[in-house]
Amino acid sequence: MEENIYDASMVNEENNYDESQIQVLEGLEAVRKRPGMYIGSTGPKGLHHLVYEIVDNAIDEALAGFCDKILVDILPGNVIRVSDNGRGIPVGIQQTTGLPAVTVVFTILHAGGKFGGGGYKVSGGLHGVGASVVNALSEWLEVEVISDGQLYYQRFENGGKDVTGLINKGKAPENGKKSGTTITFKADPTIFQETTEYDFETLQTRLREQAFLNAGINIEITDRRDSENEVKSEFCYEGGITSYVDYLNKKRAVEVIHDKVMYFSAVSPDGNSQAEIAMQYTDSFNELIISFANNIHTVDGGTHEEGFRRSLTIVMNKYARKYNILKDADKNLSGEDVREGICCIISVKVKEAEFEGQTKGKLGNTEITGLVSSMLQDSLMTFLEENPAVAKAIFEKAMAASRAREAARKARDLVRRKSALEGTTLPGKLADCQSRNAEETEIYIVEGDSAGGSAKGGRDRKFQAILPLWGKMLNVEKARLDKVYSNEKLLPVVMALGTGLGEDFDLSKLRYGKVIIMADADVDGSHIRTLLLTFFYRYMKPLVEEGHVYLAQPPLYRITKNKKHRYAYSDEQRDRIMAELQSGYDIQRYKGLGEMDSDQLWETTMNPDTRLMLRVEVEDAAAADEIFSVLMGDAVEPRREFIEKNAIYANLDV
Ligand code: TSJ
Repeated sequence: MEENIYDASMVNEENNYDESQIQVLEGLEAVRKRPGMYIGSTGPKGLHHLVYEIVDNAIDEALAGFCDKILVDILPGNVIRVSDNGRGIPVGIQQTTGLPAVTVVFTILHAGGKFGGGGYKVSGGLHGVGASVVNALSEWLEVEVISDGQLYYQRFENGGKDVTGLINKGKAPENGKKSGTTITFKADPTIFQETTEYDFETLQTRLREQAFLNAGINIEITDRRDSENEVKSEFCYEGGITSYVDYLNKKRAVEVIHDKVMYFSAVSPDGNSQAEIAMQYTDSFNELIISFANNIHTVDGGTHEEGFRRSLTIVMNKYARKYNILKDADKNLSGEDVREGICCIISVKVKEAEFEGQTKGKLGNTEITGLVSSMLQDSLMTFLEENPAVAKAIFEKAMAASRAREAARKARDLVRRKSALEGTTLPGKLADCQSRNAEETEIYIVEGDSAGGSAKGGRDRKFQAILPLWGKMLNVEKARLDKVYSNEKLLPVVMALGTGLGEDFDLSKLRYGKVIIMADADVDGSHIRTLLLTFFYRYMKPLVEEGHVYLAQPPLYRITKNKKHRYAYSDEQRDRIMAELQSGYDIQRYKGLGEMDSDQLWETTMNPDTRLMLRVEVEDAAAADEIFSVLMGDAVEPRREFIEKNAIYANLDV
């Protein structure tokens, strides 16, 4: 039996359906006109947001306590299917619209969560925009709801236009689930023009993260695009964010300095917000703090991170004074000292979260600073007093960090006296450019003498500066700040850029808008690229984050025919050129930059009109931290595994 429980003609008589339908279309049409406003971009990121948006709705159902299983399938043709075993989106007619609630969810902007009992809705996609936005940006979308033993169905096409109305398809299959929601959709390729292909790893990482943030929910993802080779991952963590810290530290190839992950949680007195923190110290010299508000990654931190940092420093110093780890004459431990090596997840859930900043990546709710801060002051102190062995390990680490910082300060002051870090003295090897306008200037950082010579000869001295590198490079991943300040290879880089480093870093002092690493396309070149990028990421992070760092891409081959040269930057390009030229050509493989003369280097690698360059971007802190600590760390096994898994990243050394 198929019964259309609702169609246009039926409602038209009673409820002026035409009018509301026009409003509906105008709403969804607005989404199609300006998709970026709703999902950030129409590139791969926006495409994947469609999936998160749908999954977030199922997670809300799980948080409300009515669902514990979410399935995500990537079907052939890059169709996405998300299903849960919750109550099913309500199918009853809504008074205000005269439409079934489920239809409203998919056709009216911001309709999500506006109906039904007052659930504690906390999750949300990039902008928490709701399922109607996904519908608006889909070629087609189908909803199936099972509730009260009945199966309901509705299909939309061409950006959210209703084609079936909500249909009651009769009795739900006896052997299937008792209730639940299934959404199947295909992203509209006219909107997502760059690509409609999903990346399994990307979806998997985000779903794993959501499983960590919402303890006990079972999330399964299956890639069914290739029927011969289906890939499935299942995530369920009873330990929640504690398991997350555990996972990160195993994956990052660092050694933990105490066994158990610390976990603290609190609810605000008015019951409107809750906070939880899981943390563990490792032997790394870096800190990894990842924060979330309502399951959304707050890339730029905010009040929850502030509260954490503030009280961590207070508690650690209080403990160190009370137990005489710090003597009366000693200075307090700094925030950086007490965070060295920490891996920490902060997750807060707030009734009305305010996200600030250009990309809305910063939590603004001021009451959260106090909630996190007082939670940590009470419970961390108690924890340290109850676990003296753990406290001992942590304070040994913090005190060592403090001593190293003191040594670094001395090294820095020494250098400062020579005013090197202020950029008033420039390194002797630097061939500076004429322009002082950082908007147009570039500095090429070049390994080795002969390449440096070619670069100096080939550059446009008006805006291009060349800094050849000398001496032994330092792996900053395995060294503290004091070593960095006294490294003969890095110091000229710092001097030339003029920004200072670490705590003193000041991007506004940057002397060149583009910082270009130019190294050979071989193993040694790759090594120096990685070391320099690690240095920039750890000691000049804004330089990387603001997109000032580039990798020069010298050609791999020169193909000559009739005295005309062509250059290939990849094996594929070489093959294409060879096929095009057919015969009578000569091919030269460049082993190093030094093999090119000045003119060739200019033409192929440095001329802004013809060169190929890669801009280094940081997608997210956890991924970047993992890349650097695994690539540059001590553990060999994870490194190999990592390089195999991330062939593309490893090639770029990013
Ligand atoms: F919205 C959506 F399409 F994106 C979507 C919603 C997608 C998926 C995969 C699941 C869901 C969803 C919604 N699962 N479960 C629910 N639950 C409700 O919408 C619901 C059910 C009952 C009541 C009630 O008060 O009785 C309230 C709500 C919000």
